[in-house]
Amino acid sequence: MSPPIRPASFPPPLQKLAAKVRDGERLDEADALACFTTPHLLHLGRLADHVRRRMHGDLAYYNINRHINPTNVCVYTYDCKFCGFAALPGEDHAWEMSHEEVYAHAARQGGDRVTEFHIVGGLHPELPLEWYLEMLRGLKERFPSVHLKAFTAIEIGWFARREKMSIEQVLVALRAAGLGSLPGGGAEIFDEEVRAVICGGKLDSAEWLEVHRIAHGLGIRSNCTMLYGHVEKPEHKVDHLLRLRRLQDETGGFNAFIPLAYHPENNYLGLRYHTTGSEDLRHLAAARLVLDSIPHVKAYWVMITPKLAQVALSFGADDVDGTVVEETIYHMAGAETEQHLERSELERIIRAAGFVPVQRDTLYNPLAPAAAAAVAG
Ligand code: V47
Repeated sequence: MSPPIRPASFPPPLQKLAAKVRDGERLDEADALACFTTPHLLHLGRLADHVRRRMHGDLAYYNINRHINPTNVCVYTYDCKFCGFAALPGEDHAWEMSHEEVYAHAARQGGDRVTEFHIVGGLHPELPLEWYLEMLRGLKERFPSVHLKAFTAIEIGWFARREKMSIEQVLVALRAAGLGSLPGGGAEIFDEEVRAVICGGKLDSAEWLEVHRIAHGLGIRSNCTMLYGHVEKPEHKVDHLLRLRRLQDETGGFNAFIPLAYHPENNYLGLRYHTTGSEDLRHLAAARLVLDSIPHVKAYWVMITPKLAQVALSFGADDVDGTVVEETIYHMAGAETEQHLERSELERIIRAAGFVPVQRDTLYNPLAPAAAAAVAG
């Protein structure tokens, strides 16, 4: 339980916002802007923590997952200026796994029993949709109980273009091959002017939202993200969160929001700085407060470090992602965190932060019996 909110004890610019949080009222655009501009980070965090505890009590979720990146070859290598992962065909750091290599990667699970494969990659110019369908079928055959959370909206849009199919046809085919849900990547910042600077040329924001709308309509759930810490301004982030909230109001299909901190290494954007801890906490808190209809806010430990992910659990986040096993995208962009955390370590950091760890599946069903009882009771 969180102690009651007393708006009068908040700095005057946050009192109206505090009253809305106390009363469970939706925040408007001006409130959302205040979340990104107030200097009172601890007060903002206190409000986000109140909402987080109202929704999830003292439970904190994690899963046992494995990332698989079948290829980093990408037709948008020079369009997505912030990306340190992509490569052109034939470049030294380009890779393309065979199906057998994907299955071998999947089998190396780091000791814990994996419940999710998180599969994303570059937009390969040569690989047909059938190659991906075969990969999903092969994974399902070998690992029938593992949920396949695969392909960002950017990849789905690319498959549709390449194959001259509709988004719906692509999603239906992927689902028939074993796709369980979509990860949230590729959203970056929806504002078209910012997008033109950081990733002009790739799938536009309306199309990103449309892919998720269609997926939700088919009963395929998904996550959503926002890339921050580059050239964007507070109003762009407000616009981004409100566009996500509107879609969630329409479909209810998002499971979790993950704010993604920009990492500056090995890319063409020409920015030097990593985000600071205060910025990371602010984005998590703002998300929890504004995205009232999205159930979960994830503090992705790979990106912000396990230590800050612990603090984030008191700033609105209720999930730390999973064991991951082998992270590539952030490590190629300069992340210095581990590539893998064991389940015992995830549980230890959650407990040490004062929360009760709950192992979940991709769709947030609690898995371990003790955890299920905690959620039920
Ligand atoms: O789509 C790429 C971003 C995303 C950089 O859905 C970068 O559960 C920062 O989406 N600095 C991939 N960000 C990661 C992602 C994700 C991660 C964890 C969980 C989930 C989920 C999704 O990372 C990309 C892009 O938006 N990205 N390069 C960079 N230099």
